[in-house]
Amino acid sequence: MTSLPAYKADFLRAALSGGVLKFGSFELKSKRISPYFFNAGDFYRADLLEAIATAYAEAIAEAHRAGALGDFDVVFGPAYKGIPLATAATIRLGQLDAAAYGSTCYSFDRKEAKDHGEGGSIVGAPLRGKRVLIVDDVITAGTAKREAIAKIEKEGGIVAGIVVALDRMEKLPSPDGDDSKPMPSAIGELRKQYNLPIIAILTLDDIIEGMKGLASEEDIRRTEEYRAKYKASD
Ligand code: OMP
Repeated sequence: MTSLPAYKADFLRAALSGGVLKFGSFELKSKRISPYFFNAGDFYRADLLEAIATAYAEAIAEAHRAGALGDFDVVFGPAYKGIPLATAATIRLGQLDAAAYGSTCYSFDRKEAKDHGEGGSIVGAPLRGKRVLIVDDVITAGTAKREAIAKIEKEGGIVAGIVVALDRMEKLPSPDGDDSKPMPSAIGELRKQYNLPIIAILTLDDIIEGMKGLASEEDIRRTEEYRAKYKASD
């Protein structure tokens, strides 16, 4: 894990030891069968939640400092898995740099709009006229991120960027179903389509590099084979 920055290496170690990053055989939303799966819903223990919140906050602050990410007012977590992630990341950002992030807000969506009480489909900070940073778990084909962008724009928010824990670096499915053809990446297409900064704490390359010495030879081999088959051409 030596070549990864410390916060990425710590995060990967926590994901592996906490069983958040698993090896086996998993069917993805895209129907591809993957030898590894990252379930952000498994960061439910205090120490693991702190590890992921720290990793998001460090990745966001680093990109913000470097100018790779512009200013933002609200951290938005798409329901359901994004909700605790965005909330925890907001707390951690405020702790990391109170001057820069002490007044940063969080917000999330309801899956179904509420028609009584305060009503609406957003909980937390209102989005109208605000610069909104999406914090979510994983990018594979980018479908979930497109839905979040549409929701934020419908509420009058301006999407400032997307931060995910893992970019699986996968190519989009070929229209004719032939997965052996080179295809662009989901993350690249999202960047092009929306002209947005997209930041990932870890990529599949980071995982393969970091799992050496921590995972079995067999799991490493199968994950490398999967990368060779599905890695995007860009
Ligand atoms: P896209 O919407 O296609 O980018 O897929 C991302 C979603 O797939 C995530 O928000 C998860 O619901 C799920 N997923 C994981 O959580 N972890 C993985 O390792 C892979 C997937 C997946 O199904 O591709």
